[in-house]
Amino acid sequence: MISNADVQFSERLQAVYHCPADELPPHLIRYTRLIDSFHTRYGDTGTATIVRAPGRVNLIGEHTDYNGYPVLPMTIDRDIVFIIAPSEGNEINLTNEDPSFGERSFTASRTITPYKQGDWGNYVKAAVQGLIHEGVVEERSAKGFRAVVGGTIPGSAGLSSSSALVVASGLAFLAVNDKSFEPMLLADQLARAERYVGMEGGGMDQAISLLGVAGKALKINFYPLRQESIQLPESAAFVVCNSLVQASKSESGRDAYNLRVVECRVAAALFSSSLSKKLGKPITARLLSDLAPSLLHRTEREVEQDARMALGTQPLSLLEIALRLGEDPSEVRRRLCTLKDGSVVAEPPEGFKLWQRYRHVVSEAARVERAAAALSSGALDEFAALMNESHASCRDDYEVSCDELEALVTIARGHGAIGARLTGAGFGGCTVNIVPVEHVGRFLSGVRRAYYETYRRDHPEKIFVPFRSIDDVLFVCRATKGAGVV
Ligand code: NG1
Repeated sequence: MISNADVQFSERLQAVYHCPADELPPHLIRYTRLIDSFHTRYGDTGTATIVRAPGRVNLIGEHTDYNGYPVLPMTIDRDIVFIIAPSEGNEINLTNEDPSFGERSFTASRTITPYKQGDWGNYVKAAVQGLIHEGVVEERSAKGFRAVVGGTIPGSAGLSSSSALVVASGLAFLAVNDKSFEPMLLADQLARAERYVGMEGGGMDQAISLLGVAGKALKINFYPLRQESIQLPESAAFVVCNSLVQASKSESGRDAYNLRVVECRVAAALFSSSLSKKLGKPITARLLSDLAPSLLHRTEREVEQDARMALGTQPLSLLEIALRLGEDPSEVRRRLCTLKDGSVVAEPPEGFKLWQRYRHVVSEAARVERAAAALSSGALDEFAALMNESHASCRDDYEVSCDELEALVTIARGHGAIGARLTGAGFGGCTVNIVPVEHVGRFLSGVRRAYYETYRRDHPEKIFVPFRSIDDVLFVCRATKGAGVV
């Protein structure tokens, strides 16, 4: 017999996943399985709580967040779910539904030693340590929890599985400590907390996971964090294609990402120092967005010319940067090339590509504004054109694409996508494509054949991540509710 509680739970899940009733059974089966494994693993602990945090796909605005410029992501219906109950003391015990991840346990405290780099438990540690550090949960009275964790977001694919894990962990820790939360504030706190894993990331992923709205994309601005929701179109779908190349944050991907962060930081320092000299007054800039034309009271053209003069169009060595800043190279290394965890980003042999990186960030920021307006007014061809321009800029100026992403984008455009671009940090991971609804069927079958069968078969020298079902790597996005207690 179906109880009232069952009906209520189904209705709640339907609201969370923004799906018709006939698409609910797989979600119900998954939650039931997770709850069962919680009871099998931990016995009867009284009432268990469910928290979830969705992944996201960024429609446009890549590598703009840590420069203080906006992004335009939407949540996806792939998420991380925690079934939790408070533990006796401050111990945190984690069982992952996927046995290959293994069990983890640690104590909630202000300073938690990380597991080895790339370990999934580090994302939980990041949230717990971060919330204690921020003073949200007191170290002395902190309660731990037991959890079964289940995830459906492909890892290392630019769909923000790591931030969803941080957000879900944060929510779990707050729930067992009886703390309510304000999503905007928590998004900022967890963005800072996630730097524990060694990425100098911006705040996009935690913000969209927490603030996401069913059926909508969000334009998110930073410093201070604010959002504007935009209705998604009915006449077109956003489709994700996974290149099956791991955009791993724990290895070279993380270093390449951090180098871009440093290049932007150096560009802001050089440009502001040169402007200060030119204008005869101190101009301070922590972020590239501090040097936006509107803040400098100068035209876009003037600012572009000034930036070109300040940065030069050729890559610069550390010594050249130091000379231009009038500082000692060791001081530049300490001030601009050192990450929050104390590690220093090495000077690239070809030099720091400041002008190229600057040009991407500033042009991408302008594209986000135009794209938000285009999406709001239903001008989908314009939106699609901006996605294509964004991809070219990510590839040519920011250099975060790779052969497989290029192949996927070309294939997508040949099978009905009007706009196609890499999404997330890049270096592998996924593309996002805008496809008129009448072409979605043709798009899915065409890309499946051309990339997942033919391209993969024709490139035996490459390492592609294996997948269980095509729906895990090629799927239409549906924006779900943001993270919270279910
Ligand atoms: P993903 O796609 O999750 O690796 C990273 C950063 C974002 C943003 C994008 C690029 C983290 C947690 N995420 O996202 O903040 O900078 O790259 O737009 O660092």
